[in-house]
Amino acid sequence: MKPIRFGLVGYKFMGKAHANALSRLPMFFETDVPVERAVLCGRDAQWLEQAAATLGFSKTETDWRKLVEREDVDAIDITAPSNAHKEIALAAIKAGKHVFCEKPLALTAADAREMESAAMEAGVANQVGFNYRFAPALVLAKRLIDDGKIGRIFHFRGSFLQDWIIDPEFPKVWRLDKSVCGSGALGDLGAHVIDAARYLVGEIEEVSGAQTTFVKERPVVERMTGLSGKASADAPRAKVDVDDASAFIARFESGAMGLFEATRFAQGHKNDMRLEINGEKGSLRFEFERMNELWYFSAEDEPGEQGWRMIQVSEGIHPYWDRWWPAGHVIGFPETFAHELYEFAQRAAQGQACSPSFADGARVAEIMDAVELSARRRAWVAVGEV
Ligand code: SOE
Repeated sequence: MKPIRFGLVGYKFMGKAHANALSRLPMFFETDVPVERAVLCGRDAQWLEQAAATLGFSKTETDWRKLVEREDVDAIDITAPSNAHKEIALAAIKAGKHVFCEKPLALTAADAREMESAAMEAGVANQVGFNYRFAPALVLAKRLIDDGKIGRIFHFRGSFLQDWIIDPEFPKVWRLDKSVCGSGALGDLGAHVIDAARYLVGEIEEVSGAQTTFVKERPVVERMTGLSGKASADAPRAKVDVDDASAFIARFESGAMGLFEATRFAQGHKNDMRLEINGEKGSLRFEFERMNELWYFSAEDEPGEQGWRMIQVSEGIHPYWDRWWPAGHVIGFPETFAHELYEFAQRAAQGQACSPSFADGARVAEIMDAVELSARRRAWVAVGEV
């Protein structure tokens, strides 16, 4: 079968995660559609050459406009900061390429909807990078819910906690600049929780939110970095215009209640995404840092035997488990990217719809816009009102 040749935009944290995943696919998923790391794209020629050598790309391009037009590329994979997503994706779609785009899909719901419509009209494969869906325990949670094991769902409780910007001297990196990232903790972390909520429980109808920025000014770094960076003592300061923390309650269309929290100010929490779902017949609990384990309580167990049980989700449950290691040899964060890019490549090759698609990215963006508006108004907002 003809390979899917990837043009990857970006080579820092997410670029590396994607390049790593693409390099694993021929090694572990050898019987399916082959993927190729064809061209790496970034603005700075010198850094780009170094990155290409490290990440296993033989060809480079410093201009994404040229990348999307190249004949030796079938799919554009966008891991650049969020403000670049829309323009690159629209150009790639116009050039007839399949597009994979990191989350959040765009800076606003309106932009995300434009990307969704363009991809639908062009009929190209489109997928958004909600990689947490591909963690073993979440795949099992989805199956248990679909099989009716926990019955009617009453509550979804989800939080994503980190602690890397508590120091007020931590610089204003691009993830803290609204014009580049769209929103702060909400878009960076909350987007994953919202995606998980939609995936497991269904559509959200309305939200009531609150947001805050604890550190209102930060030093500016000369070179915009992702998750790190040091500013000199005399560096100028700039206003932080995104949320440091966001929280909201939600009503699902099904009638379930949702409680969401996203913050980068939770000391001691590094990449702590947690979910709990309570249904009529049982409950499920998940922590990302233990992503191979799902906690399950069934009210249908014999009364004397009821209790929370931890299911080690390895062999026999995750659709791709047998591609990796023998029983119980757990997988981690990097493999979630391999799973999502594997599905994207297969579906692009077979002309099938991808999931999560740009449409999912746009629905998540609508929910985030509604949360922001609700926080400003201090009132409930219907999703889709903005
Ligand atoms: C940084 O906060 C970050 O890497 C996010 O950008 C990712 O989407 C999430 O996986 C972990 O945290």
